[in-house]
Parts: sequence; structure tokens; C-alpha cells
Amino acid sequence: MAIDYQELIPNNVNLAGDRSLQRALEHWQPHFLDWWRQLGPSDFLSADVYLRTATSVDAKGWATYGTVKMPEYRWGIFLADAVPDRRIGFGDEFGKPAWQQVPGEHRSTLRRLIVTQGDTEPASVEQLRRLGETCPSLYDLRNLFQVNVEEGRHLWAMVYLLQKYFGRDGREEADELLRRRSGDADSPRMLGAFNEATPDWLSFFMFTYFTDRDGKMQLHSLAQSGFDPLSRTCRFMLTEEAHHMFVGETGISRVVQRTCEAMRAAGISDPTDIAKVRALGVIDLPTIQKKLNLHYTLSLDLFGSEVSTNAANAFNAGIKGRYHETQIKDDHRLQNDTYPVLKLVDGQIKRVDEPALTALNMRLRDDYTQDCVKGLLRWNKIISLAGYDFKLTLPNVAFHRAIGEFKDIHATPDGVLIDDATWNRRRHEWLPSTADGDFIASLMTPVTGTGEFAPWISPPKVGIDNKPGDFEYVKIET
Ligand code: BYC
Repeated sequence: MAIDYQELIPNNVNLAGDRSLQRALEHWQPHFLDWWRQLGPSDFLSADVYLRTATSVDAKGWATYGTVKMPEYRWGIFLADAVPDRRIGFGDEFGKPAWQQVPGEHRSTLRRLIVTQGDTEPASVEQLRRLGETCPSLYDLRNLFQVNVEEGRHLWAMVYLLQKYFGRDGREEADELLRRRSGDADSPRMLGAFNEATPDWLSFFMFTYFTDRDGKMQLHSLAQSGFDPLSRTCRFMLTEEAHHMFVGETGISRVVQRTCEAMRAAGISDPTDIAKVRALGVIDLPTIQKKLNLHYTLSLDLFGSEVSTNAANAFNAGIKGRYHETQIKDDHRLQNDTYPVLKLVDGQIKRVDEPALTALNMRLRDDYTQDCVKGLLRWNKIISLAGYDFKLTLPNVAFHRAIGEFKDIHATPDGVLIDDATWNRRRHEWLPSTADGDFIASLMTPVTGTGEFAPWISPPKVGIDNKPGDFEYVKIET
């Protein structure tokens, strides 16, 4: 079904044909807009931003670009096309028709997963709220806002499911999604990483690379769901999500590129000579590594415990599948299978075979790690092409964890177990210190001239929508 833009809420779900749902969503809409004005991007409510908006769900040409003020963005409800005669692809009900309604016995599990997914979307907008004030360019500012409005739309995607399929409970949950606040002591967001600060643009790029990639993995798993409306919703969200990870990957590439260029121009041969590199006004590679360590491990926590009965139950029930489930060649039930899990055994990190069903979080996390490596290869290529012997690496999964098997121990990024005293003495060798944060903050002065870029980041190779380098992506009212 085509997207209807005449409606107050653009949609391709025939909202006009379901009056009570339409009323419920139209009732929620002003609350969403209030939330956006209060907790969305600061200071830029009246700026004209060059944004893409979904106009179809066709993978080839789904978005159009145009100038819009963010509070007037057309947030809507879009489902990917239905797959005819779609069947449940895993679990106890493998091969049965996918559900078009919520099965009573799975109601609370489905609700919990949809609410958890929904909670991350406004959380991320809140986390990134102040970044516009220190943008390195109009190009980057526009990308930040694109990510923001689409996370807002992903909130709409989950609120639609809650309000359409979960009655009064769903409406209450939709209100709660606007009530919790990232980092709030009394009413925090649900998952750890979404209560962390994102204080500078390097954090933003790390966040969009590592945390949005957890989003990708989780959405892929939910796109396998036997609950067809959830599957179709997630499939379309994934189309939008790709750009967010692109922003992260190219953002980090551009920071690394600029640092390497500046080091070469200054004749610096040792990239770990932090004081010398910082004196050039660029971010040294060891500090980039520390930020990477932080955001990667916060994102690992988002996969939950390595061994989880929640994950097994959701799989058995046909609610949450594996990454690329349909392409995996096995029985899709996993009753007799095992999967190797890293565990703490007698004070050592060991690989232990666990039932594959309870190890599903670990498996998804392994798929995630493999996906993360691709960016590191690109960043390391930039470093080696510049002639430097330095490699960015992913830390061991036992390092800096708050969830799962390693939450009560300390380990170095190489996976060597250490005691509390050593950890406290050395943690800032591996994670950003206040001084590191202060240094990065000192570089974060806004650059808003057309075609101009902050001196700590290279310009992108191509513009958004093939726009030229001097394109005014955001018109800021002065
Ligand atoms: N922080 O059995 P366990 C995105 C809780 S990101 C706090 O180990 P389970 C995005 C857990 O809720 C993707 N609590 O794990 C990115 C449970 O609590 P209850 C978001 C945590 O349930 C960037 C208890 O610990 N989507 O889209 O198998 C920008 C035991 O749980 C954490 C999803 O996450 C944590 N890190 O799996 C914008 C998909 N981890 O229920 C957006 C939906 C676990 O016992 N969610 N807990 O009170 C899920 O699939 C699962 O809820 C989880 C956890 C994977 C998160």
C-alpha cells in the first residue's frame, strides 16, 4: 500500500480504516511533539534542514530529500510489504502461518520486547540532544538530525504496534516511552547504554557505529518474528538504519584520516606521543582507541547475558529469531544443538559448550562482533596507508562489562584477569579519563560556515544526495 501523506499521521497501514487506532495515535502525537520540543535537538527547532523522508517502502527509491523544520517532519508508520503466505521460520511452531494478531500466550513476551526496542529510540535522541551546538560542519549537523528524526520515527513504529495490538496496556506503555528519560536517576531508560552520556562528536560516531549496530542485529532478529506486523515494521526500520551506521563508520574514518594527515605534515613518527599529536589540534589514535573500547563494551552489554532463558523462550515461541535465520542451514529448532560460550571457569576465561537455545544472545553477539570488525579494517587501512604502525582493535569481551558472565570481574582489553586495585590504577589507560574528555571537549567548537569543517575531522568524500561540498545542509536562523 502506498504511503498516504494527506493524513495527519502519514502511513501505509490504512490508518483511516481503523478509527479508534487513529484517534489513539492522534491523541499521542501532540505528546510526542511536546517531548521532541523539550528533549529533541536543542536550539535548532526553527532551522531548515535538508532531510530525507520516507515516501515509499520500495528498497530502491524509498526516500525523497527536501528542506524541512524538524518539528514539522512527517513522522509516520510504515510497514515493509507483506510476504505472501509467510511462515514462522524457527522454534516450536516452525512452518506454521505467521501470526497477524498477538497470540495470547505470547502477549507479555512480545510486549516486553517491543517496549524495550521502543525505549531505545527516544533514549538515543535524548542522549544526542546537545551535540548540534558543537557540530564540526553543516554536513555533520544534518546527519545528526537525520539520525534523530529517524530514531523518532522508530519510536512511532513501536508505538503503532503497542497501540494497535496491545489495547489499553499498549497505550499505557506508549505514554511511558515518553516519560522515561535517558540518565534520569528516578526514571531511567531501560537498557544501560542508553543512560550513558554522549558528550562529543567522537562519541556520536562511536555510538552510531557500535550502538546502532546492536540495533541492526536486534532488528534483524525481530524481523524474523512469527508476529508478522513486528517483522514488517523491523524490515523497514533496517532500511533507514543503514545510514546511521554509515554516519558512524565514515565519521570515525574521517577523524582517523585527519589525525594521520596532521601527524605526517608535522613529521611525527610515533602516533602514541599523545602530547605532540594533541598539540596539532587533532585527536590522537590512543584516545580514539579508548573511546572505541568504551562504546563497544557498552554495546556488548545490550545483548543481555550470554546464557539466557529469556532468549531461549523467545526463540521457542517463534518471537525472536537469529541473525539471517532463513539462510541458516539447520533444523531451526536447536533442541539438541550446542554453541560455544565464553565463561568464567575456576578464575579463567574458557569456552564452554552450552545448549544452543540458551546461548542465543551469545550467538547474536558473536555475529555482531564479526560485523564490527569490518569498520576496524577500514580505519586501520587509513592508518597503515599513512605509514603508521598502529592498529585499532576490539577489546576482549571480558573487558569492562556490566551485564553477563564477566560483570563481576575485571580484565584488561587483552582478556587478562586483574584485581580491583590494578583495575582502579590502570582503567584510564584503556577507557577515556576526565582529562581525555576535557581535551576532546576543547576541540568541539562549532563550525557552521558552508563547506567548512572543524580542523580535527576530514571532509567527507561525497555529499549527501550527491550535493556539492559547499551545499548549505542546514540553514540556521540567526
Ligand atoms: N541493560 O536474559 P537476559 C537500538 C535485563 S538498540 C539493562 O540476560 P535477554 C538503537 C533484561 O531486560 C537495540 N538491563 O537478556 C540503537 C532482563 O530484565 P527482565 C534495542 C538489561 O532478556 C541506537 C534481565 O536483564 N533492541 O535499536 O535475553 C540508537 C535478564 O536478561 C540489559 C533490543 O534490545 C542491559 N544492557 O535479552 C537507537 C531488542 N541486558 O526482563 C536505537 C529487544 C539485559 O528480567 N530486547 N538486561 O526484567 C531484547 O531482545 C532483550 O530484551 C535484550 C536482553 C537483548 C535487551
